[in-house]
Amino acid sequence: MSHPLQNKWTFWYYKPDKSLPWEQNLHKVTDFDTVEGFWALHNHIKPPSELQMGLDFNLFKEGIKPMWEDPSNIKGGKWVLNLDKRRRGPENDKLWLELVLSMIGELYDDDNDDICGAVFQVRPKCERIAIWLGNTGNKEAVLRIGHKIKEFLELPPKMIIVYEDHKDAANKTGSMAKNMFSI
Ligand code: M7G
Repeated sequence: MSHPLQNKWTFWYYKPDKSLPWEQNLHKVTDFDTVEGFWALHNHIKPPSELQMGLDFNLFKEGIKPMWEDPSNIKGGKWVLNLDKRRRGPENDKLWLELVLSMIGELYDDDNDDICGAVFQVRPKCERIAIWLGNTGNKEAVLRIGHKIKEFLELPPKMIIVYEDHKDAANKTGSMAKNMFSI
């Protein structure tokens, strides 16, 4: 017997090809809507820390594209965890797995509907995990979700996570977007 999830999820990856517009580098891989479907996918793909430089993994609710412009993301933002590159590998993979399980397991009580998806990015200076929320205006929910992420991932208090509005990320001029909250 298979165990249904509350939502159906779509797994995407982003592979940079500079000759193409950003959106065309997003590739949809598969959907799942059961616990077994999730584990089959998880066991089939590389752990995210083994991804090539510049690649992203994206896991989003069905129907939401992993981009700022999607109607579900347009008023949203993301909680970002910048991970220590020296600890690249199993520890970061475990954080990603815990985050994904909390998301598909709908552990955010009344705030589950504010969650759109999650992204793992491999960049030259860091690995980065982000959970994308749909409504930056709902500040209480944004903060509640942030605190729950720290709890579920058992992040030490000194490990700060930051919230960035997608509008600020889209308009950023330097390499840093404005952080609205950090906890
Ligand atoms: P990134 O890959 O999120 O982070 O954004 P990075 O700077 O650490 O590599 C890199 C660039 O990709 C952005 O400056 C945008 O040009 C483009 N980009 C990223 N995202 C998430 C989007 C998006 O949702 N929509 C569009 N149009 N471009 C994006």
